[in-house]
Amino acid sequence: MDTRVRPYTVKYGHVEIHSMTHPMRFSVALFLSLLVMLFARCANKAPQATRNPAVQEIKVTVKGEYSPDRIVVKKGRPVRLSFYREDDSECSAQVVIPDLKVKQDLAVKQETAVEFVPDKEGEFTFACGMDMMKGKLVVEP
Ligand SMILES: [Cu+2]
Repeated sequence: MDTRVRPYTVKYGHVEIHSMTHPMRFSVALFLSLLVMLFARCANKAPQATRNPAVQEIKVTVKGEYSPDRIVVKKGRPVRLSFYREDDSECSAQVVIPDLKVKQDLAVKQETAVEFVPDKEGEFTFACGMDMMKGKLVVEP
């Protein structure tokens, strides 16, 4: 490639813009700024989509057992397990997922969200604080 071409082209463009009449230069400037604004908007949209990927929300009822007791989620996407504690037995008072370092108290007749991003595949047990009620969390690739 001939490197001498570039300075020549830049100079040519410079001369041409200066030979325009004032209204023409104004419209060119207006058009260019609109173009820049458009690009800025597009550039803003892309990262937002990756910042808020769809949350995998699963509602789990706690009433003597977990329902459902088998939950399948995708790896790498945020998970929200919404536990609704329906009974007031001590057994339902807490949910633990040891592998994910989750230990959450549940309030009676209320929904309590447990949020995390599963970063490893496999099957993980979730259970009550006494390890009696049990469920499985399956993380798929
Ligand atoms: Cu229990």
